[in-house]
Amino acid sequence: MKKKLLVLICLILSFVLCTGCSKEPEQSNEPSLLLGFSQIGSESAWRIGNTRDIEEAAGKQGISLMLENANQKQENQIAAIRRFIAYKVDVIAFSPIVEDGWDNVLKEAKDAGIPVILVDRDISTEKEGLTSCLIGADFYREGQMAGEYLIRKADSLGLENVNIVEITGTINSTPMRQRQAGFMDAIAGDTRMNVMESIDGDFLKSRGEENMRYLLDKYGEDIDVVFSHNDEMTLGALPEIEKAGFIPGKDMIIISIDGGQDAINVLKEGKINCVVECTPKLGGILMDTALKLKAGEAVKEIIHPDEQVFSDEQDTAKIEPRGY
Ligand code: GZL
Repeated sequence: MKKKLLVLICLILSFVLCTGCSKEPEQSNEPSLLLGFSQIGSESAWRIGNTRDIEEAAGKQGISLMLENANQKQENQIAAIRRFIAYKVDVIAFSPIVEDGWDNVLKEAKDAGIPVILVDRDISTEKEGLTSCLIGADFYREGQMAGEYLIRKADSLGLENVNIVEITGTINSTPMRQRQAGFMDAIAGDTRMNVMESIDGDFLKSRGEENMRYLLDKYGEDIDVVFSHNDEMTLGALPEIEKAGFIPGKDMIIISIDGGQDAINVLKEGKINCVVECTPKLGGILMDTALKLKAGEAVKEIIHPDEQVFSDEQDTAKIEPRGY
């Protein structure tokens, strides 16, 4: 009898203890954050690589990403930001196609209490506190590095006069404004340098081709240097230079920015002399920053990635695969 009573007491005790046990918390499948991202478009290998990197980074961090492609239209970006506000996302991020025209929609995001991260490009505003931070390249430095390379190249070739044509990115975009400023400031003190014309290529390959054809018709063999604000436009321009009977990289110094694989391959062939890196791999920094903002932590106002210059001054065979 006693034995049965003992077994019964043990059973009751083990039941009581178990029900009091704290179960392992269910692994939450809830995303750590809901991020709305408005992307400019798919105008270049850089942009496509940037989108891919952001999507991969969100996946790695368990972040739910609403990514909308604006197809190069500011009005589509503004509409997307309004949808993110209505959806009550935790954080909004976007790459503004141009610097102006964002105050109203960003005021709406601020009133809704949703922090906004600028990715890649900046905005121009008089209002304080519309955005939490900017994650993107130091475009002014990129332009400066392009100009500094040209001075070294002109010295090495013993050039006395250097006639330059510039094919710019999207007018009023941050990379266009700052790459141009950095380049012009870098060559300003060098009396050999003469910028014959700057023309808008909108970061598009087709416009690089059209613009180069126009510049060759107008200036022909007087062109010593082509400074192009991105690889797409450069790759559009090169066949036009060859069709006109010139050897790019030899008859004309070709300077480009972005550092995508296609341009690096052409650099290795000697048809481009210098490619300034502008990394599109901003996804990891973006996710880390968005998580900090959601947690109410302070973040740096500007986050610049490290960037380098690839050129015919180095052993280009050693350049690692670029991934975009
Ligand atoms: C630069 C980015 C520019 C690239 C272009 O960060 O904004 O836009 O240089 C892209 O290739 O179209």
